[in-house]
Amino acid sequence: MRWSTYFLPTLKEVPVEAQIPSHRLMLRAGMICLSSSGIYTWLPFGLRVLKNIETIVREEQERAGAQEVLMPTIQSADLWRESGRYDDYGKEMLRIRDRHEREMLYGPTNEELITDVFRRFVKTYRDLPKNLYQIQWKFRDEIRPRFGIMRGREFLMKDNYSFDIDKEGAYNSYRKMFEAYLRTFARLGVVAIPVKADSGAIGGDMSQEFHVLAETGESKVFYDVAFEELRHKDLASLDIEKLRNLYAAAEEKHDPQTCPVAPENLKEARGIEVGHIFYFGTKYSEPMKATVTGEDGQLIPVEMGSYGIGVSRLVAAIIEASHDAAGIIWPESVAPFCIGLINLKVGNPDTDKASETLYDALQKENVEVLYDDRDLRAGSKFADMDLIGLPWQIVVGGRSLSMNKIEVKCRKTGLREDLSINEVIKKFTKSTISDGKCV
Ligand code: 5CA
Repeated sequence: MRWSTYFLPTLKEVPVEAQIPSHRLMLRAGMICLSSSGIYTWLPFGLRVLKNIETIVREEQERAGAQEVLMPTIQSADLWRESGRYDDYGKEMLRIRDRHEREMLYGPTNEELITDVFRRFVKTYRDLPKNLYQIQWKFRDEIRPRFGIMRGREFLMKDNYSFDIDKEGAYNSYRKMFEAYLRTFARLGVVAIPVKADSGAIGGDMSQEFHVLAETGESKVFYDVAFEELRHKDLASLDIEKLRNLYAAAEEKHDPQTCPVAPENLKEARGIEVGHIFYFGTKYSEPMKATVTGEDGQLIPVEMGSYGIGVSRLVAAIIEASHDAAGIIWPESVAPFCIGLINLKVGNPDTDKASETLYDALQKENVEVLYDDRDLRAGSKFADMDLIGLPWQIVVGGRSLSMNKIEVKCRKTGLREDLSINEVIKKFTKSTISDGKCV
């Protein structure tokens, strides 16, 4: 992508309305644009990150055996009356009337709708277990939308729903999702700590939230200090077994009587809730009559769980966990582009030629490159490139070009090296890149 033609409106000024780094940086990096309170337009640069997160979430759902569906955003109030939640949900639910005065709503979550889909088709235990997921927009009329898309009113969620014949099966589905979540967050480049949670409006007696630690997080969490090791470790080699043992030691509300963590290992911090999983048994299947015939021919309500990931919130959570004074530092797995190629002297035949050669060669290798071919001062280009946080910067036209060298800078470490054009191409070609992404 050539920056001169790209819709990437970066801002120099710090927006006054934004109180936390991710909100400031998302506005400054031209990722989102406020439409109305808690409702945003995703601009091309931001949308690329959202899509990258979606892809990883989708791959891990499929790996865990969940199947994708797409439910409508607008739902009928009647379904919610069946479960008894229509009145319970209160003002957070956006209620709408259609032209026939039928009561509708913009879905804040989808337990009722998926239970309705399920009961229409699944009639016997032989068709279980099932696990269906979607990645779809939700609306919650939050009393205090804030921090940009972190707590929005309209937001993108991955939600899935498991159906099992008995409690044991349901626990198994829950465990599978727990692991899928650990894998998902690790691939996204963040450590999300599982903590016991309150199940709130979704209901049920077992639920866990996943929190990314950040000073700006809205929740207070207690965790075993052993999690901190994981923050600095190679996330790709996360030890799932170790994490599974650790999660039992994490609690949201600290009760020294029941806390399994030794006091000297207990830490308190702020966290951003990026996921939440629930087991709620027959809370919806019973009133909505989602029953199947069991082995003995009796009708039994199915055992259910639901599992959410805040896909749009994750964009902000990742930035909270990964930025510096100059801007965003994207983990490579979600970066909107792998490389930012800066031509320092647009119009100079030597730098133009070297830049174009690199741009073409890298494109050919399917590496995602944002080529800054704008005719601007070097200082602005460096500042913009640091702000938008691509993992690698290639700088053409600095002092090194006279020696036929090009500078390559790693955004995260700040380390620089001078390489020839061929060495640059080699560095970023297939052996180190998969699917256009740095690995
Ligand atoms: N039905 C269940 C799971 S499918 C559910 O709705 N769970 S939830 O209420 O916990 O939401 C799931 C995730 O959505 C949360 O963990 C959070 O990451 C995200 N989320 C919730 N509210 C907002 C909001 N107002 N803005 C951005 N993300 C949100």
